[in-house]
Amino acid sequence: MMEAQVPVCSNPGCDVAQTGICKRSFDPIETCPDFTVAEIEDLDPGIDEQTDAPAAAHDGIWLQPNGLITEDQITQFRNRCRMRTIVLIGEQRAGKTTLLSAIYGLLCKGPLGGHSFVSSRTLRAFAERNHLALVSSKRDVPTTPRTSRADPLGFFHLRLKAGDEVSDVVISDRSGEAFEAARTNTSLVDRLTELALADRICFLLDAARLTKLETRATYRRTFKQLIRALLDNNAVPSATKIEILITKLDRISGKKDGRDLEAEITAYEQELGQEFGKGSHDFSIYKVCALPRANVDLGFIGLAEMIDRWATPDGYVDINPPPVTRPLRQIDHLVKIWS
Ligand SMILES: Nc1nc2c(ncn2[C@@H]2O[C@H](COP(=O)(O)OP(=O)(O)OP(=O)(O)O)[C@@H](O)[C@H]2O)c(=O)[nH]1
Ligand SMILES: [Mg+2]
Repeated sequence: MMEAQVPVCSNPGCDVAQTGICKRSFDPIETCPDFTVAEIEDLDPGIDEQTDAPAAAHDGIWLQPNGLITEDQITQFRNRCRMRTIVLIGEQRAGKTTLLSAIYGLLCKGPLGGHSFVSSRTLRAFAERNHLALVSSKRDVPTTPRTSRADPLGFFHLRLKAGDEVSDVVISDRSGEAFEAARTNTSLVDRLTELALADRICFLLDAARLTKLETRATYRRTFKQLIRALLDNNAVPSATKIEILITKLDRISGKKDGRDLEAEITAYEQELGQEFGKGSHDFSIYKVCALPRANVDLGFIGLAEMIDRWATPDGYVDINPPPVTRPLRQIDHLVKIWS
């Protein structure tokens, strides 16, 4: 139980703290000019005994647990300040959640690219995934648990700083099963509500699956099909940038078997560029490695540049009307009427 607040009086001759009676007979005692609770507020508050109490909601958003921002909270959250929204897309096990874990893990160690970590409203969600991605106590190798199809769409938040410039980024994550379902049944594309919010959509392309003999033919086709399904169903806003992130580079490096895997990937990049690069969307392809466990020497690739791209705001658009260079005065109309 918390004790009742003890009243304090700046008048040394007043015993209100002991008796509760104001020497100057003010009632209620808070109305006395000598009475103050400021000193109490300055005191060390000690341990909050109600730490297990339910978290307070701000603007309807449950912030204290620092879990994922849900689909019904995101619009309100984005309205708070200028924010960049990144949507991660990829089939099951493409590496979406691992990419998020890697960003968080690297930011914990220091600046990533030109950006350093300021805060996050989804700190616990990041920490949990990072822990699960890296924990090796009961596993042979670190791995990320699958995002279940039953798991709803969730958004991660990062506030980053580059010099004096602070920027907010939200990144979506959902189960790859939902994207696979939308690819084969385009009536489900409407359910991918995050696409309408996206400043940038990132398709994760698994380099290992793309070059594996058993999977490559199907994967090359289905990867393009997913992009086509979203574009043809007008699910991608026209100003949204599209980027392809070629992931798991550690799994193809140094593995030749008489084949040049890197050249195979480059050839596929060209195919993608020809098919999607000439559309109305800004389209680019990058290489990343978020968990270089198959080739530790390779290290993390492309994440610093990726964060710089994601967090750097596009130039501000000047919405002021252009100045009028030669305004027509009322007197000029008179000249027209007289002539
Ligand atoms: N070697 C290697 N493995 C990776 C890399 N990125 C992800 N993985 C592994 O790929 C597997 C799938 O990664 P996830 O991040 O769970 O994939 P996801 O896209 O979130 O998958 P869903 O949640 O099922 O949609 C995990 O075992 C990861 O450890 C990488 O860069 N290199
Ligand atoms: Mg996942």
